[in-house]
Amino acid sequence: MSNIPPSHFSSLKVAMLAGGIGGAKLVLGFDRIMAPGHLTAIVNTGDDFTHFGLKICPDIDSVAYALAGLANKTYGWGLEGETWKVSDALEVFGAPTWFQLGDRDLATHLERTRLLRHGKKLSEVVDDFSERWGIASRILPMSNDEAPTLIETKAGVALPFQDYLVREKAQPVISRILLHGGYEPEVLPEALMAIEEADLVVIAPSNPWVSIDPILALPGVREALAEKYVTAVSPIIQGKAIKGPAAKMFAELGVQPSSLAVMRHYADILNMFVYDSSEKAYAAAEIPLRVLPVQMPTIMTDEADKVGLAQSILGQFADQIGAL
Ligand code: FO1
Repeated sequence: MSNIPPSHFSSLKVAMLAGGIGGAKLVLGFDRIMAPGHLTAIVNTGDDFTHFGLKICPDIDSVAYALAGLANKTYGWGLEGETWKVSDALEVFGAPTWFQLGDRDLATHLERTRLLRHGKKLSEVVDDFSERWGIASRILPMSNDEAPTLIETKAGVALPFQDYLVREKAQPVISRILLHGGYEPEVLPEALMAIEEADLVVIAPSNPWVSIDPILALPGVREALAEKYVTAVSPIIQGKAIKGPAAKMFAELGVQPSSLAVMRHYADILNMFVYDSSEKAYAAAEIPLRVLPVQMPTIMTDEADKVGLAQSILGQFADQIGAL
């Protein structure tokens, strides 16, 4: 662990690729130690869908609510101190309530939908909300275009992502993941610029298949990353995901779930790979060339853990560039 003074970190620029709930935790850790505007979170929008006519962006909202200090601490999605009066009233209608929309969370979806209908781009809406919520770091959708992740099941059905994850509780057996739902979305130009300007790119401990791959599959992203120092944090510890179906997906796609499998999944773009201290250290023969595996505590329970992990990653990076 380097003894780089915190002030050194504040001059660094970090770009993060993140999705879901695990991703939002590490984004928060970096947000708390980076100088304002020096952290850019490029967030997956493959989970987005339209429900009751409202544009819902779960991964964007998980990151924004976390950085704004508004996030529901139990679920990792939605808002703290939420009420459910609208959802209860929908229940009376027999309306679909499998996707729980809290009363205050609804305001986010209503206002986002209103602004989009007035011609604002998604990235402009996210900027507007970040401003209002006093968020110092930048949150960018990976694209302003439709890029819905579809889950093809062994039963031959292509499920929209939230139908798979929430309505079907991630039970169906996956046969294929269709990134971008057959559309050809363009990466947000500001996201490519953030990668180019970054000293370090961090792939957050999100689900590789459905939170990170949608970003990596956008034209130009892999090329931009090839020029950068990239590190990833494993979302799999001792063969299990902390939260969500990542390990189940690996198994159903024929890959033994492990942090090593995650490192191999990203190997061609990685310089460093962070995996949990509780695991057995990798044998040299297992490690893809040019990837530096680093062990550290990666379980993030409270804000101190999130900040600690971010600091450890920056410390390791500073050691590496110092050594370079
Ligand atoms: N996840 C659930 O498991 N059940 C829900 O009812 C639910 C509602 C919900 C509402 C707004 C929102 O932004 C996220 C919500 N999520 C819910 C989480 C969401 O499905 C996942 O966090 C992401 O798609 C996974 O990355």
